[in-house]
Amino acid sequence: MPASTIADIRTITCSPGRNFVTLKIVCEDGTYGVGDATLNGRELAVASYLADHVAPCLIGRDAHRIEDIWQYLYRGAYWRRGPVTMSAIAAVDMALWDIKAKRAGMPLYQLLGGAAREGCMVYGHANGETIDETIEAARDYAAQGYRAIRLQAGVPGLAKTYGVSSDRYFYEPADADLPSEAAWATHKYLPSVAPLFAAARDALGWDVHLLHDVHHRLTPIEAARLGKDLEPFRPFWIEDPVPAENQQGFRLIRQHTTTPIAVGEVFNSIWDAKQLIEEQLIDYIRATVVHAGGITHLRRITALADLYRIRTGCHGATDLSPVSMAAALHFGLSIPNFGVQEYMRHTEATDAVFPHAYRFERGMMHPGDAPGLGVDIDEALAETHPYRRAYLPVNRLEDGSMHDW
Ligand code: EZ4
Ligand code: CO
Repeated sequence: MPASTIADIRTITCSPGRNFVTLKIVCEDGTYGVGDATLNGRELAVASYLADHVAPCLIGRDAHRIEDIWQYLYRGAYWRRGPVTMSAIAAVDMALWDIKAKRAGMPLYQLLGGAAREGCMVYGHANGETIDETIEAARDYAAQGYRAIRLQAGVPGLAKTYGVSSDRYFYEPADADLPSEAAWATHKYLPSVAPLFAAARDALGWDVHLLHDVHHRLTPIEAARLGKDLEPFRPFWIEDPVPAENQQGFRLIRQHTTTPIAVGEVFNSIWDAKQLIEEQLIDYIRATVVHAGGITHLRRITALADLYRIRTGCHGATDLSPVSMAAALHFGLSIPNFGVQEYMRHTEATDAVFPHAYRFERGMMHPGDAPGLGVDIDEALAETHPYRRAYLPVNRLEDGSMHDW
């Protein structure tokens, strides 16, 4: 049996402060790789997909054949795409790249073409109930060396705003064991954003990138309004202004504003982004390694994007495990059209379960030079943090009807 033959596959579900599903693929000679399979609020579906339907098909295959295994799982399943399938394929893909790079004795970014930049610029999340609180948090990030900062403030008149937490640094969006409900009112939200950006420019100046996440809450014409309102403050981007199922909706936003648009944290394949990219309706693509089919598929998405001068801005919230963060950094370091990487810090408990080589310095992150992804899972420690059901909140309008996201 060749040394690189897949001998064992395990899924490890743990909750060191929040839930993570991790795939571990072990070769005949004991070399192993890890992959992130976490799908926030639907974790066990991916764990089952992997354990019940993928693992039996991979035992005995050569771990080196990454492209063939990707195609086998994608085309071979008959049922293509979707977040559960693509997160499962992503986990396998990450683990196989980890194995290949470990066997080569290189950090993964070297296999992907080597470093194309010094590091990956990251943005941190500054949030607060009020504009003043948000500005204070943003100053803190600037003092820590961040060159890019996302600003979210509570909306006057709304009890709770997604993206704003009481624990400023370790905000956790999946906040309850059944979905909590929050009220949304666009007419309260829309006028609240420009004053936040005005205050931020006053406080922080112009040599820092400022970002904002709309979390898919607006219609295209409302998003166009927001883009125009923010133009004087030159945001780096507004993110997920509208749900992106209907890609042509972005034409309307584009007709009205030069504020750059970022989209795609919920995308799982190149088909979700094809029209947006080809019509140059966005500026940053936020698809991630874990939810968009692994490094093998994200490469395709970003190569297409590069033709149209669209750069990456990969999702990097806390539900993307340190394994995903490592993969994103190796990837981001090596591609030509990297833009920025989201970075929400994990808790100490999470970092302890996933020891890693990546590091933060002067507003940038570097994947480190350990062979492979440079991230591991402490299985014994993981076992002490059992899975706990947790969901993202749902949104209703003030009349009680369901709202997007
Ligand atoms: O809603 O990670 O940009 N970051 C975000 C996150 C996402 C969660 C979903 O699981 O929008 O807060
Ligand atoms: Co977002």
